[in-house]
Amino acid sequence: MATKASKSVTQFYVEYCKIDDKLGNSSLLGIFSGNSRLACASGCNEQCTCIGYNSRLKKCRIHERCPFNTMRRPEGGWQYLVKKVFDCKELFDNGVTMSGVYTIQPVTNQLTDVYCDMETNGGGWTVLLKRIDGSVNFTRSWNDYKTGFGDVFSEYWIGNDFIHHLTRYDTSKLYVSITHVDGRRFFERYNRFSISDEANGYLLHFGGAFGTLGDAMTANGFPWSNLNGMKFSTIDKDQDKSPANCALSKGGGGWWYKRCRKALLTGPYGSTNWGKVWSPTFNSGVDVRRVEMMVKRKATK
Ligand SMILES: [Ca+2]
Repeated sequence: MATKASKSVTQFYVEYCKIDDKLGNSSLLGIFSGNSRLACASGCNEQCTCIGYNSRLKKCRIHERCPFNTMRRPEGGWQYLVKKVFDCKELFDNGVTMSGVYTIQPVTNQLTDVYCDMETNGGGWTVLLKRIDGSVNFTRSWNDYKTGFGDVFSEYWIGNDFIHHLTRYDTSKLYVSITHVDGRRFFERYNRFSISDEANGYLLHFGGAFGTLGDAMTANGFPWSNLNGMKFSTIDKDQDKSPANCALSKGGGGWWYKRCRKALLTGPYGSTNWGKVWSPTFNSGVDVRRVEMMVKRKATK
């Protein structure tokens, strides 16, 4: 019986060991007695995405969400499960409509905390890149861009391996949003967006632009600036088409550089050294307050 119960739980939930033996009260929906993980799961409604079970105390804690940063208080015996979801779109389709930090699993056994935008353009967007205040340094190595860095509650890059997996079904849209320091928010949506795996250089594919920013990634048709088919480059791995290393010469951020750019979302925040952020709409980093880059699958995978 125990085996069967445990099986049915792990069909819909995945163990989130990173926060075991800890407690957090943010987004806590309830605490109740329970004799098994299954009993806890049965109290986890649509709004709930995370459950804690303590087999010694026979207690359950259910959370709207329980990202790593919010679970800080040590208490032995707690084990956690999160709802098994591929991305923010799946959460949204399951009835989660509040924007915030959730845990997703784009690759089997690889959980990551991510910001879900459940409001913009129909909701269900998985945020890949977020910049709001310059608190995170984007001058980073290939390996940092591969695995991801920063703080999901402020500024971060989700990681190229995750971007590859999130877009691997080739049904994803991309939404780029840049907010001017004067408060005006611009966007560009691409109806197709995917990147290859690391072995192929995280090759960029996109198309179908629409929005108020303009299509800087094709430089509005200038072939020498079209980023389609470009590999990813970082300060320590030059795969661009320039004799120089664009990542080094243009401020340190990793990107799908060509020679070197008309679009670059990872330049030095608040600096004039971040030129041509999204040309011609944003030509200097000093004009930029916020940047978001996010994806959503058109249909279920
Ligand atoms: Ca080069």
